[in-house]
Amino acid sequence: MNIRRLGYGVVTVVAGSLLVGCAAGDRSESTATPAAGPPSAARIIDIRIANGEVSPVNTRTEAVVGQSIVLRVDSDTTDELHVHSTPAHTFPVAAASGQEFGFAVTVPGQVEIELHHTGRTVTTLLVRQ
Ligand SMILES: [Cu+2]
Repeated sequence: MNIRRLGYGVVTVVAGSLLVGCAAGDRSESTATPAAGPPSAARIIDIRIANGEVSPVNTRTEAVVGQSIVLRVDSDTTDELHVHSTPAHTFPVAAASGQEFGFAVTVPGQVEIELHHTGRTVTTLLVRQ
């Protein structure tokens, strides 16, 4: 009996502090940064190519079927972005900053995004239904 009562007490305290923490977090978020968009908002992937180096490389990016994917590229060289989706997409990369290439993946599964000239896989999209 004593142990059970102690257990309830602990649960109550933890729940109470969680509620306080959530409320405080929400308040500071609304004033400091815009709220996160809905899950179907565009997934933006920033890609940087400089001095023969690619960033990021071999990462994993979660996405859902039909979601817009935007590849935002800063590059100091020309290259070719290849999206191994069905159907596939190929985007010409110029030596310029602020390039944006958009597409949507319609088939669930893994989709590699490669740079063909540098031979790097930037990221693999994990596309859920
Ligand atoms: Cu490819």
